[in-house]
Amino acid sequence: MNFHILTLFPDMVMQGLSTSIIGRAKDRGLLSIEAVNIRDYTLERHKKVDDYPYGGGAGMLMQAQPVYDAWMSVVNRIGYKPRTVYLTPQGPTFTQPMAKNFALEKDLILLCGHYEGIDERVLEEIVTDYVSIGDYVLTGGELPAMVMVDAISRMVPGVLTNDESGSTESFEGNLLEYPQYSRPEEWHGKKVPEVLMSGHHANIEKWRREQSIYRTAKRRPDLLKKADLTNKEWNYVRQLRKQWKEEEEQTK
Ligand code: 6GU
Repeated sequence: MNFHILTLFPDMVMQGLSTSIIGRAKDRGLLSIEAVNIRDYTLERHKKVDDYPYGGGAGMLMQAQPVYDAWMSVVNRIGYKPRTVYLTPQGPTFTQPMAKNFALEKDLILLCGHYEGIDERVLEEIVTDYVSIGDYVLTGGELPAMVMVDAISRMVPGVLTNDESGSTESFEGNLLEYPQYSRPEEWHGKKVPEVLMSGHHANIEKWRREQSIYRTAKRRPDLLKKADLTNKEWNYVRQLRKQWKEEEEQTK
């Protein structure tokens, strides 16, 4: 998969995406990531890319021309108009299903805004998807673009090795991942749960599933609504909620 990131800070995104699993996937030819410097495309004498908003108001806007020409340089090179994401707090919040869906693309353009935003007219012409990474305001789209590249890349076949594979991790089936333990067997007086030392795989799977449900009910009850649980598991959730409610009453 090929990522094309349109940005005023190419070094920032390239540095952030050069290490660990993403760096390794690039070296193996599974991914390519390029940063296109929007400033290289300005026709303005002083390399300016921003100007005041018509109608007044705070801050500066990125102008349409350099953004459009940077985008067209990618389109002309690859020979078609790929999905183009504008990173903005005004989009729907990025989710794991969205990451999986974007991972099906051959090319993806990510447009990072700065200042108070980008001239609406160029957005209308080039943007296919608006995406936010959460309800808070950042200074630019670079960190969100890096978040997206990371989450999408790990869904590209071959990027994760077998033991990093994503089927039992958090958000799979809308459940959080179960707790995990490694050596030593005892640390700060805390022992690894007995069942994990038993070698009894069916019991281990059962324990992990129960832990996933417990955690999700406790930490992310909003997720649980979308989880597909058996009737027996829903009963377990109801029992937990009843128990937590009673405990809460007692501390009042
Ligand atoms: Cl995608 N951009 C900016 N500037 N701020 C954000 C965001 C994106 N998502 C959450 N906050």
